[in-house]
Amino acid sequence: MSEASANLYAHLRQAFPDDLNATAIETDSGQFYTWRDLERGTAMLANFLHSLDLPAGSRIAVQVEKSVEALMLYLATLRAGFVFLPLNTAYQSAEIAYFIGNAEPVVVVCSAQNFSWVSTLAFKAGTRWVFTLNEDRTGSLLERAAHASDQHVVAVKKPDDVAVIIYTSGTTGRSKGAMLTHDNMLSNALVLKDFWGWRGPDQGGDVLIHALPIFHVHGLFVAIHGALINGSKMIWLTRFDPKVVLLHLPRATVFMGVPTLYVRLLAEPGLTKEVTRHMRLFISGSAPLLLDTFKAWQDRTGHTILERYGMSETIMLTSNPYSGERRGGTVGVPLPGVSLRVVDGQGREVAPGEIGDIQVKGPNVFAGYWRMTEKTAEEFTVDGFFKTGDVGRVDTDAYVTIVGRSKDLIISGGYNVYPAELESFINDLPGVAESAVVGVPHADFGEVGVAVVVARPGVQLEPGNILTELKARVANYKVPKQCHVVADLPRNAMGKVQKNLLRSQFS
Ligand code: MLC
Ligand code: AMP
Repeated sequence: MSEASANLYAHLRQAFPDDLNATAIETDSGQFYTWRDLERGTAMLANFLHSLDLPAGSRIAVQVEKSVEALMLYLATLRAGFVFLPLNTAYQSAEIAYFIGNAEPVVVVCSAQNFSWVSTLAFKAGTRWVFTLNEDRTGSLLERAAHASDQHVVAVKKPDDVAVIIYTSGTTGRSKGAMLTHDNMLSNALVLKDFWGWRGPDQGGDVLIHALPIFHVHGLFVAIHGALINGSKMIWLTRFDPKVVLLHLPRATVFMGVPTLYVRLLAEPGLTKEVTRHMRLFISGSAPLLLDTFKAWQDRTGHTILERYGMSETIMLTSNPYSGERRGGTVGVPLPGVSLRVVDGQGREVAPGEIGDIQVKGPNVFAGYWRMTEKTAEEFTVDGFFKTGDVGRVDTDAYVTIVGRSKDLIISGGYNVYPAELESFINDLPGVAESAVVGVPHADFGEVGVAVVVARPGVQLEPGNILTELKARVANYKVPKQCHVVADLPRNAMGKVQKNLLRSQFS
């Protein structure tokens, strides 16, 4: 690829339909955005960012509610050549302080409601500018950008230039910023365009229902890049509501969701073959899709969900085929260009069907963790494969099944929850001797956390108070759904807490 053409935005822009007055995005509150609106809006925001005279490689950290303007800010950051850093809206001050301290963004954008505490900690960390952007299209960012020109030449980027930093926790320790390049994202978007048979405007067009948050890989990259690089319209839902999705299904062709979204849709009597008749494709990912959900969806709608597998560090890795067999309980086959192998404890590739650690390589694999050279090196093998931390097998016909994780991670409703992070918060609470957080099955979220806590001698701990303390400190989805106070934690001969025993005890 030529250097001048590596900016992801330039490729997305090229795919816009010829008729820029056509609708690109229709929102659940009745707003319509044309392709020209996207082009002009992102140009103005990009020009505004340039006017701030930011150093090359500046990070723009963004914690705002989902809106089309927030999407435009993402696209504008790409086209201006800076680095976008999305942050979950549930993160609280200690979490945000860490991300801002670690990434040192020059610009932070937050909601007006959070401006006071976010700006205080951002300015303390050296951030130069803090702007606001609200769900209802108000805020200082848009006020300032309103004066910028709507003509903008897309910044020249090299394929390996970092476009986005996504924070993820990996196996241990504090969150790490996974650096994704323009080419990581472009190559993945182009592969998925073919693999999922997206139909461009000249082939009848696709319409995507976008119902996911836009601060993680699934909603921000897989869904948005997928629609934009195909010139496809999006029906933009600010938050997931199964009834609202049902309302829009008859006019849509593609839907993407984490398994919880499918579980909640199945609970709606209005989900029928008739309402999904117009749909071409239902895609699931970010967490294991239970076979029961897969089958129930087939029975109710006549559609077979296509399950795929990915992660923040790699975007999409495997997918069930669009035309071939979509095999329930598997995540399909490695995408074109992705090498995937399963290895044993010594790093030797195992025979087909045998279980081991999943390692991957490909143009989609990230450029490393932000300012963590050693940690990055640890996560790659000498021959350049990335250690996913997922455990699985590959069958003789290349279908991959994920059977577990070697990383201590709970996936709850598609969000990652790291027991080690919660345990360290709980252990710091007065009267706590030690704790363990484990994941147990849950009908709605797939898996949820349970905290098991040991009190210091002579201290009476109240489980409810522990959860209340956690609620005040961490994003709400991370708070365990239950807390149990026990006399001691089960340990093996090496002194390691036996989480498997806790899991079966509290399931
Ligand atoms: C919300 N809650 C959760 C939760 N989401 N608890 C556990 N796990 C979750 N995922 C809790 C809140 O803390 C709150 O509890 C209560 O549920 C209601 O909150 P809410 O905000 O009203 O919830 P709701 O809108 O119903 O959200 C549920 C959801 C959401 C499933 C729609 O979690 C969601 O959008 N998940 C998608 C996540 C996603 O996009 N992941 C992609 C990661 S990328 P309380 O007690 O405070 O009231 C990735 C790579 C890949 O993994 O392969 O794609
Ligand atoms: P994240 O770091 O948020 O990107 O989460 C990535 C993790 O989600 C992967 O390492 C897997 O453990 C999990 N994951 C993603 N897709 C699937 C899937 N289809 N089935 C099972 N686990 C998945």
